[in-house]
Amino acid sequence: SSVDPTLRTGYHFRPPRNWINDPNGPLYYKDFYHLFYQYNPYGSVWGNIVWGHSISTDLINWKALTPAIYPSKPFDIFGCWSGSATILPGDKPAILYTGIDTQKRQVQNIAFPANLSDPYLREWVKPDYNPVMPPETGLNSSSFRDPTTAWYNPNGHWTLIIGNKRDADNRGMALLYRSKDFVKWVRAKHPLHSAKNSGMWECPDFYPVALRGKLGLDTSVIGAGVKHVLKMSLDLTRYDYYTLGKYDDNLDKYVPQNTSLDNHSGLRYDYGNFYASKTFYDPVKLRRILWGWANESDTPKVDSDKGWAGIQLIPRTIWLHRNGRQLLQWPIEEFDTLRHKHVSVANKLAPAGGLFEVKDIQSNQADVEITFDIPNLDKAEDFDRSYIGNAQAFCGKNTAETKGGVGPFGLYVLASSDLEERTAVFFKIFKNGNKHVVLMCNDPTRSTKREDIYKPTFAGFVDVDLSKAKRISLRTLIDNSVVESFGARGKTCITSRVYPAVAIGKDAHLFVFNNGAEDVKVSELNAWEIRKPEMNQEIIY
Ligand code: DQQ
Repeated sequence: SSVDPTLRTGYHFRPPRNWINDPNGPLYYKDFYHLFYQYNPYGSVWGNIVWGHSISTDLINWKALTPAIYPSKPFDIFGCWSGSATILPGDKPAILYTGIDTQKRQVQNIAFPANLSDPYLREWVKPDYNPVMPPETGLNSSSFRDPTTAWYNPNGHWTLIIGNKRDADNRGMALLYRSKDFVKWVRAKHPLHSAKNSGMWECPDFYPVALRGKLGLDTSVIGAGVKHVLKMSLDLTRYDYYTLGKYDDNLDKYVPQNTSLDNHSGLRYDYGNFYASKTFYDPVKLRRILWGWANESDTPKVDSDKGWAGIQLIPRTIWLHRNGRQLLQWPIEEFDTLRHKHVSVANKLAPAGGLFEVKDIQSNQADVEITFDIPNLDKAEDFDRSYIGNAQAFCGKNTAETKGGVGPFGLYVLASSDLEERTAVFFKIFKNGNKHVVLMCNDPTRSTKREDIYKPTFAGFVDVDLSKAKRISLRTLIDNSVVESFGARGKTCITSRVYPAVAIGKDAHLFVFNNGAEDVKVSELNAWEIRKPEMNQEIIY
Protein backbone atom coordinates (compact mmCIF):
# COMPACT_ATOMS: atom_id res chain seq x y z
CA SER A 1 0.00 0.00 0.00
CA SER A 2 1.22 3.50 -0.63
CA VAL A 3 1.77 6.44 1.66
CA ASP A 4 -1.05 8.90 2.18
CA PRO A 5 0.05 12.07 0.33
CA THR A 6 -1.07 14.20 3.27
CA LEU A 7 1.75 12.69 5.33
CA ARG A 8 4.16 14.98 3.52
CA THR A 9 5.70 17.49 5.91
CA GLY A 10 4.28 21.01 6.03
CA TYR A 11 6.84 23.11 7.86
CA HIS A 12 10.08 21.17 7.43
CA PHE A 13 12.23 22.36 4.54
CA ARG A 14 11.57 20.58 1.26
CA PRO A 15 11.51 21.40 -2.46
CA PRO A 16 8.25 21.24 -4.46
CA ARG A 17 8.99 17.64 -5.41
CA ASN A 18 11.69 14.95 -5.82
CA TRP A 19 14.60 13.62 -3.80
CA ILE A 20 16.80 15.69 -1.47
CA ASN A 21 19.70 14.82 0.79
CA ASP A 22 22.54 16.77 2.48
CA PRO A 23 22.21 20.48 3.29
CA ASN A 24 24.98 22.32 1.42
CA GLY A 25 26.71 25.69 1.71
CA PRO A 26 24.34 27.49 4.09
CA LEU A 27 25.18 31.20 4.16
CA TYR A 28 23.85 34.69 4.77
CA TYR A 29 24.30 37.37 2.10
CA LYS A 30 22.72 40.80 1.65
CA ASP A 31 19.50 40.28 3.65
CA PHE A 32 18.92 36.67 2.64
CA TYR A 33 19.69 33.29 4.11
CA HIS A 34 20.61 30.78 1.43
CA LEU A 35 20.24 27.05 1.65
CA PHE A 36 21.57 24.72 -1.02
CA TYR A 37 20.91 21.00 -0.90
CA GLN A 38 21.67 17.78 -2.72
CA TYR A 39 18.80 17.41 -5.16
CA ASN A 40 17.67 15.07 -7.93
CA PRO A 41 15.73 17.24 -10.43
CA TYR A 42 14.48 14.14 -12.27
CA GLY A 43 13.16 11.84 -9.59
CA SER A 44 12.52 10.90 -5.99
CA VAL A 45 15.39 8.48 -5.45
CA TRP A 46 19.08 9.48 -5.17
CA GLY A 47 20.79 10.36 -8.50
CA ASN A 48 21.60 13.14 -11.03
CA ILE A 49 22.78 15.27 -8.13
CA VAL A 50 22.74 19.08 -8.41
CA TRP A 51 22.68 21.86 -5.81
CA GLY A 52 19.07 22.88 -5.23
CA HIS A 53 18.81 26.45 -3.99
CA SER A 54 16.35 28.39 -1.80
CA ILE A 55 16.32 31.75 -0.07
CA SER A 56 14.65 33.06 3.06
CA THR A 57 14.63 36.08 5.33
CA ASP A 58 13.76 34.07 8.45
CA LEU A 59 14.96 30.48 7.81
CA ILE A 60 11.32 29.34 8.05
CA ASN A 61 9.58 30.71 4.92
CA TRP A 62 11.39 29.67 1.73
CA LYS A 63 11.39 30.64 -1.93
CA ALA A 64 12.78 28.16 -4.46
CA LEU A 65 15.30 29.28 -7.08
CA THR A 66 16.62 27.25 -9.99
CA PRO A 67 19.54 24.92 -9.12
CA ALA A 68 22.71 26.90 -8.42
CA ILE A 69 25.38 24.35 -9.33
CA TYR A 70 24.82 21.51 -11.77
CA PRO A 71 26.98 19.24 -13.93
CA SER A 72 28.31 21.21 -16.90
CA LYS A 73 32.09 20.79 -17.02
CA PRO A 74 34.53 17.86 -17.23
CA PHE A 75 35.30 18.32 -13.52
CA ASP A 76 31.69 17.80 -12.38
CA ILE A 77 29.95 16.10 -15.29
CA PHE A 78 28.80 13.10 -13.20
CA GLY A 79 27.50 15.03 -10.19
CA CYS A 80 27.83 18.03 -7.92
CA TRP A 81 28.13 16.60 -4.44
CA SER A 82 28.31 18.18 -1.00
CA GLY A 83 30.32 21.22 -0.02
CA SER A 84 30.36 24.47 1.89
CA ALA A 85 30.44 28.22 1.52
CA THR A 86 33.04 30.62 2.88
CA ILE A 87 32.47 34.37 2.98
CA LEU A 88 35.72 35.97 1.79
CA PRO A 89 36.79 39.50 2.81
CA GLY A 90 34.67 42.17 1.14
CA ASP A 91 31.54 40.04 1.64
CA LYS A 92 32.33 37.74 -1.28
CA PRO A 93 30.89 34.23 -1.02
CA ALA A 94 32.80 31.30 -2.47
CA ILE A 95 31.62 27.70 -2.68
CA LEU A 96 33.81 24.63 -2.60
CA TYR A 97 32.10 21.39 -3.57
CA THR A 98 32.90 17.87 -4.71
CA GLY A 99 32.55 17.20 -8.42
CA ILE A 100 32.44 13.78 -10.00
CA ASP A 101 34.70 14.13 -13.04
CA THR A 102 34.86 12.43 -16.44
CA GLN A 103 36.87 9.59 -14.87
CA LYS A 104 34.32 9.27 -12.03
CA ARG A 105 36.89 10.60 -9.59
CA GLN A 106 35.92 12.84 -6.65
CA VAL A 107 37.58 16.24 -7.08
CA GLN A 108 37.11 19.54 -5.24
CA ASN A 109 35.92 22.54 -7.25
CA ILE A 110 35.38 26.20 -6.59
CA ALA A 111 32.46 28.38 -7.71
CA PHE A 112 31.82 32.12 -7.36
CA PRO A 113 28.64 34.19 -7.76
CA ALA A 114 28.33 35.53 -11.32
CA ASN A 115 26.88 38.77 -10.03
CA LEU A 116 27.53 40.03 -6.50
CA SER A 117 24.81 42.65 -6.84
CA ASP A 118 22.15 39.94 -7.13
CA PRO A 119 21.13 39.26 -3.49
CA TYR A 120 19.58 35.96 -4.65
CA LEU A 121 22.99 34.75 -5.92
CA ARG A 122 21.15 32.94 -8.69
CA GLU A 123 24.05 32.26 -11.01
CA TRP A 124 27.36 30.64 -10.11
CA VAL A 125 30.52 30.52 -12.22
CA LYS A 126 32.93 27.58 -12.14
CA PRO A 127 36.34 28.73 -13.42
CA ASP A 128 38.12 26.52 -15.94
CA TYR A 129 41.11 26.11 -13.63
CA ASN A 130 39.04 23.62 -11.62
CA PRO A 131 39.49 21.20 -9.95
CA VAL A 132 41.34 23.17 -7.28
CA MET A 133 41.97 20.02 -5.23
CA PRO A 134 42.35 16.89 -7.38
CA PRO A 135 42.96 13.53 -5.69
CA GLU A 136 46.74 13.28 -5.59
CA THR A 137 48.59 10.02 -5.98
CA GLY A 138 48.06 7.82 -2.98
CA LEU A 139 44.61 9.21 -2.20
CA ASN A 140 41.58 7.10 -2.87
CA SER A 141 39.59 9.10 -5.42
CA SER A 142 36.34 7.45 -4.38
CA SER A 143 36.70 8.50 -0.71
CA PHE A 144 37.68 12.14 -1.06
CA ARG A 145 34.83 14.58 -0.64
CA ASP A 146 32.75 17.22 1.16
CA PRO A 147 35.03 20.26 1.76
CA THR A 148 34.17 22.38 4.82
CA THR A 149 33.87 26.11 5.24
CA ALA A 150 37.44 27.45 5.40
CA TRP A 151 38.82 29.26 8.42
CA TYR A 152 41.62 31.82 8.34
CA ASN A 153 44.69 30.74 10.26
CA PRO A 154 46.78 33.69 11.56
CA ASN A 155 49.75 32.05 9.83
CA GLY A 156 48.33 33.56 6.63
CA HIS A 157 46.48 30.56 5.22
CA TRP A 158 42.90 29.71 4.51
CA THR A 159 42.50 26.23 5.92
CA LEU A 160 39.82 23.56 5.46
CA ILE A 161 39.23 19.85 5.79
CA ILE A 162 37.96 17.18 3.41
CA GLY A 163 36.46 13.81 4.35
CA ASN A 164 38.59 10.79 3.52
CA LYS A 165 39.26 7.15 4.31
CA ARG A 166 42.59 5.33 4.12
CA ASP A 167 41.73 2.01 2.52
CA ALA A 168 44.63 0.01 3.95
CA ASP A 169 43.31 0.20 7.51
CA ASN A 170 39.86 1.76 7.07
CA ARG A 171 41.03 4.85 8.97
CA GLY A 172 38.63 7.79 8.65
CA MET A 173 40.33 11.17 8.29
CA ALA A 174 39.88 14.89 7.93
CA LEU A 175 42.49 15.86 5.31
CA LEU A 176 43.85 19.36 5.82
CA TYR A 177 44.34 21.78 2.93
CA ARG A 178 45.82 25.29 2.95
CA SER A 179 45.72 28.21 0.56
CA LYS A 180 47.00 31.78 0.52
CA ASP A 181 44.67 32.97 -2.26
CA PHE A 182 41.73 30.51 -1.94
CA VAL A 183 42.51 29.18 -5.43
CA LYS A 184 45.78 27.28 -5.12
CA TRP A 185 45.41 24.63 -2.38
CA VAL A 186 48.14 22.45 -0.87
CA ARG A 187 47.53 19.39 1.31
CA ALA A 188 49.28 19.32 4.68
CA LYS A 189 51.33 16.21 5.47
CA HIS A 190 49.13 15.29 8.43
CA PRO A 191 45.34 15.25 8.69
CA LEU A 192 43.59 17.57 11.18
CA HIS A 193 42.39 14.44 12.93
CA SER A 194 41.71 10.77 12.17
CA ALA A 195 40.36 7.66 13.89
CA LYS A 196 41.13 4.04 13.23
CA ASN A 197 38.49 1.70 11.80
CA SER A 198 35.97 4.51 11.52
CA GLY A 199 35.60 4.24 7.74
CA MET A 200 34.75 7.10 5.44
CA TRP A 201 34.16 10.48 7.10
CA GLU A 202 31.43 12.19 5.12
CA CYS A 203 30.48 15.84 5.47
CA PRO A 204 33.00 16.89 8.15
CA ASP A 205 32.39 20.17 9.97
CA PHE A 206 34.86 22.12 12.14
CA TYR A 207 34.05 25.27 14.09
CA PRO A 208 34.68 27.16 17.34
CA VAL A 209 32.20 27.53 20.20
CA ALA A 210 32.36 30.01 23.07
CA LEU A 211 33.03 28.58 26.53
CA ARG A 212 30.18 30.64 27.98
CA GLY A 213 26.87 31.81 26.61
CA LYS A 214 24.74 31.13 23.56
CA LEU A 215 26.40 33.47 21.07
CA GLY A 216 27.95 31.77 18.08
CA LEU A 217 31.40 32.45 16.66
CA ASP A 218 32.57 33.05 13.14
CA THR A 219 34.40 30.01 11.78
CA SER A 220 37.83 31.76 11.88
CA VAL A 221 37.75 32.60 15.60
CA ILE A 222 40.72 30.94 17.32
CA GLY A 223 42.33 31.24 20.75
CA ALA A 224 41.57 31.33 24.45
CA GLY A 225 37.92 31.31 25.41
CA VAL A 226 36.92 28.85 22.73
CA LYS A 227 36.70 25.14 22.22
CA HIS A 228 36.43 23.52 18.80
CA VAL A 229 33.90 21.04 17.53
CA LEU A 230 34.82 18.39 14.97
CA LYS A 231 31.88 16.53 13.50
CA MET A 232 31.77 13.81 10.90
CA SER A 233 29.06 11.67 9.35
CA LEU A 234 30.13 8.05 9.54
CA ASP A 235 29.18 6.16 6.43
CA LEU A 236 29.56 2.92 8.44
CA THR A 237 26.76 3.66 10.90
CA ARG A 238 24.92 6.47 9.03
CA TYR A 239 24.99 8.72 12.11
CA ASP A 240 26.63 12.08 12.83
CA TYR A 241 29.19 12.18 15.67
CA TYR A 242 31.12 15.05 17.20
CA THR A 243 33.90 15.60 19.65
CA LEU A 244 34.85 18.72 21.62
CA GLY A 245 38.47 19.68 21.83
CA LYS A 246 41.36 22.02 21.32
CA TYR A 247 42.56 23.33 17.97
CA ASP A 248 46.28 24.13 17.95
CA ASP A 249 46.62 26.65 15.14
CA ASN A 250 50.44 26.47 15.19
CA LEU A 251 50.56 22.76 14.53
CA ASP A 252 47.22 22.72 12.69
CA LYS A 253 46.13 19.81 14.84
CA TYR A 254 42.93 19.10 16.68
CA VAL A 255 42.95 17.14 19.92
CA PRO A 256 39.63 15.93 21.35
CA GLN A 257 39.18 16.42 25.08
CA ASN A 258 37.28 13.82 27.12
CA THR A 259 35.55 12.64 23.99
CA SER A 260 36.76 10.22 21.39
CA LEU A 261 35.64 8.58 18.21
CA ASP A 262 36.91 5.15 19.12
CA ASN A 263 34.36 2.46 18.35
CA HIS A 264 32.01 5.10 16.97
CA SER A 265 31.52 6.49 20.44
CA GLY A 266 31.50 10.24 19.82
CA LEU A 267 28.77 12.51 21.09
CA ARG A 268 25.71 12.80 18.89
CA TYR A 269 23.74 15.82 17.70
CA ASP A 270 20.73 13.59 17.36
CA TYR A 271 20.19 9.93 18.20
CA GLY A 272 17.68 9.39 15.41
CA ASN A 273 17.21 9.94 11.72
CA PHE A 274 19.70 12.78 11.22
CA TYR A 275 22.69 12.78 8.85
CA ALA A 276 25.17 14.82 6.80
CA SER A 277 24.54 17.93 8.89
CA LYS A 278 26.32 21.25 8.51
CA THR A 279 26.56 24.46 10.57
CA PHE A 280 27.03 28.07 9.55
CA TYR A 281 27.56 31.34 11.39
CA ASP A 282 24.65 33.77 11.22
CA PRO A 283 26.11 37.30 11.34
CA VAL A 284 22.66 38.85 11.88
CA LYS A 285 21.73 37.18 15.13
CA LEU A 286 25.30 36.20 16.07
CA ARG A 287 24.54 32.53 16.40
CA ARG A 288 25.69 29.23 14.96
CA ILE A 289 22.96 27.29 13.21
CA LEU A 290 22.86 23.57 12.52
CA TRP A 291 21.08 22.06 9.51
CA GLY A 292 20.51 18.29 9.38
CA TRP A 293 18.96 15.99 6.79
CA ALA A 294 16.35 13.32 7.57
CA ASN A 295 15.63 10.76 4.90
CA GLU A 296 12.46 8.71 4.60
CA SER A 297 12.13 5.47 6.52
CA ASP A 298 9.99 3.95 3.81
CA THR A 299 11.20 1.95 0.81
CA PRO A 300 12.71 3.45 -2.39
CA LYS A 301 9.75 1.92 -4.26
CA VAL A 302 7.36 3.96 -2.13
CA ASP A 303 9.57 7.06 -2.55
CA SER A 304 9.45 6.74 -6.31
CA ASP A 305 5.66 6.24 -6.28
CA LYS A 306 4.97 9.20 -4.05
CA GLY A 307 7.30 11.59 -5.91
CA TRP A 308 9.13 13.11 -2.93
CA ALA A 309 11.76 12.00 -0.43
CA GLY A 310 13.84 13.71 2.23
CA ILE A 311 13.60 16.89 4.28
CA GLN A 312 15.86 19.23 6.21
CA LEU A 313 15.07 19.38 9.92
CA ILE A 314 14.20 22.65 11.66
CA PRO A 315 17.42 24.68 11.89
CA ARG A 316 18.83 24.54 15.41
CA THR A 317 20.81 27.14 17.31
CA ILE A 318 23.82 25.33 18.74
CA TRP A 319 26.10 26.32 21.63
CA LEU A 320 28.29 24.80 24.34
CA HIS A 321 26.77 23.78 27.66
CA ARG A 322 28.45 25.62 30.51
CA ASN A 323 29.75 22.33 31.87
CA GLY A 324 31.82 22.07 28.67
CA ARG A 325 30.83 18.44 28.20
CA GLN A 326 28.37 18.73 25.35
CA LEU A 327 26.56 21.02 22.90
CA LEU A 328 23.01 22.22 23.39
CA GLN A 329 20.54 22.58 20.52
CA TRP A 330 17.23 24.37 20.23
CA PRO A 331 14.93 25.18 17.29
CA ILE A 332 15.75 28.69 16.02
CA GLU A 333 13.56 31.31 17.70
CA GLU A 334 11.93 32.24 14.36
CA PHE A 335 10.18 28.88 14.45
CA ASP A 336 7.95 30.15 17.26
CA THR A 337 6.30 32.59 14.82
CA LEU A 338 4.48 29.57 13.37
CA ARG A 339 2.80 28.82 16.70
CA HIS A 340 -0.92 29.21 16.37
CA LYS A 341 -3.76 27.81 18.45
CA HIS A 342 -2.57 27.10 22.00
CA VAL A 343 -3.59 24.83 24.88
CA SER A 344 -1.98 24.43 28.26
CA VAL A 345 -2.13 22.08 31.20
CA ALA A 346 -0.68 22.73 34.64
CA ASN A 347 -0.08 20.58 37.70
CA LYS A 348 -1.79 17.53 36.35
CA LEU A 349 -0.97 14.07 37.60
CA ALA A 350 0.14 11.37 35.19
CA PRO A 351 -0.57 8.54 37.61
CA ALA A 352 1.35 5.27 37.56
CA GLY A 353 -0.09 3.18 34.75
CA GLY A 354 -2.29 6.03 33.52
CA LEU A 355 -2.63 8.49 30.68
CA PHE A 356 -4.57 11.56 29.58
CA GLU A 357 -5.30 13.18 26.26
CA VAL A 358 -4.29 16.75 25.37
CA LYS A 359 -7.39 18.00 23.60
CA ASP A 360 -8.58 21.08 21.71
CA ILE A 361 -5.77 21.38 19.22
CA GLN A 362 -5.15 19.45 16.03
CA SER A 363 -1.86 17.78 16.83
CA ASN A 364 -0.66 16.36 13.51
CA GLN A 365 1.35 19.57 13.08
CA ALA A 366 2.19 20.80 16.54
CA ASP A 367 4.84 21.99 18.96
CA VAL A 368 4.58 20.51 22.46
CA GLU A 369 6.59 21.63 25.48
CA ILE A 370 6.21 19.69 28.69
CA THR A 371 7.88 19.59 32.11
CA PHE A 372 7.61 16.49 34.27
CA ASP A 373 8.12 16.63 38.03
CA ILE A 374 9.11 13.33 39.57
CA PRO A 375 8.15 13.48 43.25
CA ASN A 376 9.69 10.16 44.21
CA LEU A 377 12.61 8.26 42.74
CA ASP A 378 12.52 5.32 45.17
CA LYS A 379 11.14 2.84 42.67
CA ALA A 380 13.80 3.55 40.06
CA GLU A 381 15.25 0.32 38.72
CA ASP A 382 18.96 -0.35 39.07
CA PHE A 383 21.20 0.85 36.28
CA ASP A 384 23.37 -1.81 34.71
CA ARG A 385 26.71 -0.68 33.29
CA SER A 386 26.06 -2.83 30.24
CA TYR A 387 23.46 -0.25 29.16
CA ILE A 388 26.25 2.26 28.48
CA GLY A 389 26.64 2.56 24.73
CA ASN A 390 23.55 0.39 24.30
CA ALA A 391 20.70 2.83 24.86
CA GLN A 392 19.14 1.97 21.53
CA ALA A 393 19.23 -1.78 22.17
CA PHE A 394 17.72 -1.28 25.62
CA CYS A 395 14.79 0.76 24.27
CA GLY A 396 14.36 -1.71 21.44
CA LYS A 397 13.62 -4.39 24.04
CA ASN A 398 11.85 -2.20 26.58
CA THR A 399 9.12 -0.37 24.70
CA ALA A 400 6.83 2.39 25.93
CA GLU A 401 4.41 -0.28 27.17
CA THR A 402 6.99 -2.22 29.18
CA LYS A 403 6.08 -1.52 32.81
CA GLY A 404 8.92 0.11 34.73
CA GLY A 405 9.80 1.73 38.04
CA VAL A 406 10.20 5.46 37.35
CA GLY A 407 9.01 5.72 33.79
CA PRO A 408 8.55 5.07 30.98
CA PHE A 409 6.64 8.37 30.99
CA GLY A 410 6.26 10.83 28.13
CA LEU A 411 4.16 11.56 25.05
CA TYR A 412 2.21 9.47 22.64
CA VAL A 413 2.14 11.53 19.43
CA LEU A 414 0.48 10.85 16.07
CA ALA A 415 -1.75 8.46 18.00
CA SER A 416 -5.06 6.99 16.86
CA SER A 417 -7.92 7.48 19.34
CA ASP A 418 -7.76 3.80 20.32
CA LEU A 419 -3.95 4.00 20.68
CA GLU A 420 -3.42 1.18 18.25
CA GLU A 421 -1.18 3.61 16.45
CA ARG A 422 1.19 5.84 18.39
CA THR A 423 4.79 7.02 18.38
CA ALA A 424 6.13 7.23 21.93
CA VAL A 425 8.74 9.70 23.13
CA PHE A 426 9.63 8.99 26.73
CA PHE A 427 12.05 9.01 29.63
CA LYS A 428 13.04 6.28 31.99
CA ILE A 429 15.04 6.89 35.15
CA PHE A 430 17.48 4.45 36.73
CA LYS A 431 19.24 4.35 40.07
CA ASN A 432 23.03 4.20 39.93
CA GLY A 433 24.39 4.12 43.49
CA ASN A 434 23.12 7.36 45.00
CA LYS A 435 22.87 9.01 41.57
CA HIS A 436 20.35 8.67 38.79
CA VAL A 437 20.65 8.02 35.08
CA VAL A 438 18.08 9.35 32.59
CA LEU A 439 17.37 7.58 29.33
CA MET A 440 15.34 9.10 26.48
CA CYS A 441 13.68 6.90 23.86
CA ASN A 442 11.75 7.31 20.64
CA ASP A 443 9.68 4.18 20.09
CA PRO A 444 7.84 3.99 16.74
CA THR A 445 7.11 0.26 16.93
CA ARG A 446 3.37 1.02 16.90
CA SER A 447 3.54 4.10 14.70
CA THR A 448 1.60 2.50 11.86
CA LYS A 449 -0.65 -0.39 11.01
CA ARG A 450 1.04 -0.54 7.62
CA GLU A 451 3.44 -3.39 7.18
CA ASP A 452 6.95 -3.44 5.68
CA ILE A 453 7.92 -0.10 7.14
CA TYR A 454 11.33 0.45 8.68
CA LYS A 455 10.57 1.48 12.28
CA PRO A 456 13.84 1.68 14.21
CA THR A 457 13.73 2.61 17.89
CA PHE A 458 16.19 5.39 18.79
CA ALA A 459 17.58 6.33 22.19
CA GLY A 460 20.20 8.32 24.05
CA PHE A 461 21.16 9.14 27.63
CA VAL A 462 20.43 12.59 29.03
CA ASP A 463 23.19 14.17 31.12
CA VAL A 464 21.06 15.73 33.89
CA ASP A 465 21.59 15.86 37.63
CA LEU A 466 18.31 14.97 39.34
CA SER A 467 19.72 15.67 42.80
CA LYS A 468 19.22 19.41 42.19
CA ALA A 469 15.63 19.27 40.92
CA LYS A 470 13.63 16.13 40.24
CA ARG A 471 12.33 17.41 36.95
CA ILE A 472 12.88 16.90 33.25
CA SER A 473 11.55 18.67 30.18
CA LEU A 474 10.71 17.59 26.67
CA ARG A 475 9.88 19.51 23.51
CA THR A 476 8.52 17.65 20.50
CA LEU A 477 7.83 19.04 17.03
CA ILE A 478 5.26 16.98 15.13
CA ASP A 479 4.86 17.38 11.37
CA ASN A 480 2.65 14.62 9.87
CA SER A 481 5.48 12.12 9.39
CA VAL A 482 8.22 13.72 11.53
CA VAL A 483 8.69 13.54 15.28
CA GLU A 484 11.63 15.76 16.31
CA SER A 485 12.32 15.83 20.06
CA PHE A 486 14.55 17.86 22.37
CA GLY A 487 15.09 16.40 25.85
CA ALA A 488 16.21 18.52 28.82
CA ARG A 489 16.23 21.79 26.87
CA GLY A 490 18.33 20.47 24.01
CA LYS A 491 20.71 18.08 25.75
CA THR A 492 19.51 14.98 23.94
CA CYS A 493 17.72 15.17 20.59
CA ILE A 494 15.97 12.39 18.67
CA THR A 495 14.32 12.61 15.25
CA SER A 496 12.15 9.92 13.75
CA ARG A 497 10.12 9.47 10.54
CA VAL A 498 6.79 7.64 10.86
CA TYR A 499 3.91 6.89 8.46
CA PRO A 500 0.62 6.32 10.28
CA ALA A 501 -2.26 4.67 8.46
CA VAL A 502 -4.98 6.02 10.78
CA ALA A 503 -3.46 8.82 12.88
CA ILE A 504 -3.45 11.29 10.01
CA GLY A 505 -4.69 14.90 9.95
CA LYS A 506 -7.66 15.37 12.30
CA ASP A 507 -7.38 11.74 13.38
CA ALA A 508 -4.00 12.28 15.03
CA HIS A 509 -4.16 12.58 18.82
CA LEU A 510 -1.76 13.59 21.57
CA PHE A 511 -1.51 11.89 24.98
CA VAL A 512 0.64 12.07 28.09
CA PHE A 513 1.33 8.59 29.46
CA ASN A 514 3.08 6.99 32.39
CA ASN A 515 3.78 3.27 32.40
CA GLY A 516 6.00 3.39 35.47
CA ALA A 517 5.08 2.30 39.00
CA GLU A 518 5.60 5.83 40.36
CA ASP A 519 3.28 8.81 39.74
CA VAL A 520 4.74 11.77 37.89
CA LYS A 521 3.31 15.25 37.60
CA VAL A 522 3.02 17.41 34.52
CA SER A 523 3.89 20.71 36.12
CA GLU A 524 3.46 22.50 32.82
CA LEU A 525 2.44 21.62 29.30
CA ASN A 526 2.04 24.03 26.40
CA ALA A 527 1.04 22.84 22.98
CA TRP A 528 0.49 24.83 19.81
CA GLU A 529 -0.83 24.04 16.38
CA ILE A 530 1.76 25.00 13.80
CA ARG A 531 0.84 27.14 10.80
CA LYS A 532 2.18 26.30 7.37
CA PRO A 533 4.97 28.63 6.25
CA GLU A 534 5.69 29.45 2.63
CA MET A 535 7.60 26.38 1.53
CA ASN A 536 9.27 26.60 -1.87
CA GLN A 537 5.99 26.85 -3.73
CA GLU A 538 7.07 28.17 -7.08
CA ILE A 539 10.49 28.50 -8.63
CA ILE A 540 11.80 32.03 -9.14
CA TYR A 541 13.89 32.36 -12.31
N1 DQQ B 1 26.05 12.68 0.14
C1 DQQ B 1 26.75 13.39 -0.92
C2 DQQ B 1 28.19 13.17 -0.63
C3 DQQ B 1 28.22 12.92 0.83
C4 DQQ B 1 26.99 12.10 1.05
C5 DQQ B 1 26.30 12.86 -2.25
C6 DQQ B 1 26.48 12.11 2.46
O1 DQQ B 1 28.99 14.28 -1.03
O2 DQQ B 1 29.41 12.30 1.23
O3 DQQ B 1 24.93 13.13 -2.47
O4 DQQ B 1 25.11 11.86 2.53
